Amino acid sequence: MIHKLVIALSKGRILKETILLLNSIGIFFKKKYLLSRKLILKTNNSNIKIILVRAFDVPIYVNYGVADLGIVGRDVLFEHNLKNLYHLTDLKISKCRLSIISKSNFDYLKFINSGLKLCVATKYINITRKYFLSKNININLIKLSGSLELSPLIGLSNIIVDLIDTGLTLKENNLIEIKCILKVSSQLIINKSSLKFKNNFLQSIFKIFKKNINL
Ligand code: PRT
Ligand code: MG
Repeated sequence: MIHKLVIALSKGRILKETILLLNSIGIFFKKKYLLSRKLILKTNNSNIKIILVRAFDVPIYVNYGVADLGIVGRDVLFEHNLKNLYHLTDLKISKCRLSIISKSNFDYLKFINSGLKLCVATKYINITRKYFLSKNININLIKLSGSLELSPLIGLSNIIVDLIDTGLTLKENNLIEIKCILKVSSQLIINKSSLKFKNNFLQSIFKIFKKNINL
């Protein structure tokens, strides 16, 4: 018996690479969908649907089982730490890194040795809290949702924890990378129940994944 499958993809910057990857395993949808505001997309396989959601929400849709599979950055996956999904494989696309960043004239080591409380702004509060706890560094955490780079420039925080790809944003804003705390690339995730109840269909898809992508 064939079961329908829903795949959750991130809108935005990693969509292009993700679509190429799906194309390489034989899943296609009409390009005109991307120019529209459609959020549920039919594919060339009548048993596979795509939903387009915000990068940060992909694991949530998969966790609740409304999407069977999802493609999402390791940054988002680690931040959520959800229980109803399995991490299947590293797709090795959309690579970047999550790093501690400061103004170029900020003396990080001196500051953390001074006993003053470090003020950290980030979108990744769980990863950040865990990291500084493991280093025994006391912090004040401020949650922001975007344009993090502005925070140390304007004096809202001493540092930020944010993603870096080319490093251009840092360069243009007189910021520097102090330390990388997580290497990021896109991951294939699956809902636990889907794996149980749609196993045959999923196995056939994984086979194609394995054959076509160097995993
Ligand atoms: O941006 P928006 O608020 O709409 O949504 P979002 O941030 O939830 O999603 P989106 O589309 O930005 O995609 C985020 C996902 O893309 C992340 O979860 C990562 O897995 C992946 N990714 C890969 C990146 C980058 N590279 C990246 N460089 N996400 C964000 N950036 C940002 C970074 O935050 C910084 O502001 O790009 C800037 C730095 O880029 P460089 O090249 O100047 O270093
Ligand atoms: Mg973004």
